[in-house]
Amino acid sequence: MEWEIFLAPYRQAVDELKVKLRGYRDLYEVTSENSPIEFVTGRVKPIPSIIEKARRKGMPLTQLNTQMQDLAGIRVMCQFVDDIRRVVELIRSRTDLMVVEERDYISEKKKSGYRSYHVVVQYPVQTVSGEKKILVEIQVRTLAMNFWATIEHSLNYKYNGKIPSDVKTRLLRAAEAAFRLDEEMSQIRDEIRVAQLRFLQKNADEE
Ligand code: 0O2
Ligand code: 0O2
Repeated sequence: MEWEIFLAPYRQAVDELKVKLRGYRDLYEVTSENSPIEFVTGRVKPIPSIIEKARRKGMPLTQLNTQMQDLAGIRVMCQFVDDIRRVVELIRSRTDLMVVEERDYISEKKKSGYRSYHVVVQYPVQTVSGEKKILVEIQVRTLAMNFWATIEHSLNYKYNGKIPSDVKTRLLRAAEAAFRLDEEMSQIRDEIRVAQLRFLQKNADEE
């Protein structure tokens, strides 16, 4: 297979979606509302990982375009858990893509402890041979979820996918700690908001 030719529209999609989703930050800045997006990254899956995943899942290489949903991957990092819902709404409301599947690993975490919200979209790319609709997996997560997933991912790589069971248990505990951190941060933010509103109200009453 001519990998570079096959992957070209995926690279195009990742580049375009990074620009489009990063654009929300500037749009929110103008409205002086808090942006639900902290930062956006993206990548096309490296060829050796594509081959390994296809083999592991018994996918024929000729059907990668329909069966492997994360050849093009975008990640959106948020400050707070609530922001994830706001980002998913923004994605659903876009008219330049179509949501084909959503996987909520926040309400129901994976057994590794992994949490994120995955949205698979179909995105049209204009290529030299016309329009191609391709699948892109958008992972939406908080900074704490991302911190955990990044480290767990590199440990998995280091242990060749066979993390010892005591390390797995500690990672599960760390995932819970990350989730509690998210909850605590949200509560702190809510309390500050209430205090700010009271302060503004008090000043208004005194005037
Ligand atoms: P590794 O092995 O994970 O460290 P720029 O537009 O110039 O700011 P650039 O250089 O294209 O950005 O990269 P960007 O957008 O910052 O993101 C690249 C990194 O994003 C990758 O790191 C991945 O770790 C991560 N990433 C983003 N989305 C996904 C995804 O859906 N799946 C996975 N697995 N990773 C993702 P590296 O350095 O390529 O690799
Ligand atoms: P990469 O590029 O190395 O990150 P499966 O591969 O069966 O787990 P499926 O059904 O294709 O998954 O889709 P799923 O689970 O919605 O999304 C897969 C992607 O989510 C993974 O990509 C990871 O990026 C992320 N992910 C899922 N589970 C975990 C986990 O336990 N830990 C971490 N760190 N990330 C996870 P890949 O294919 O692993 O590739």
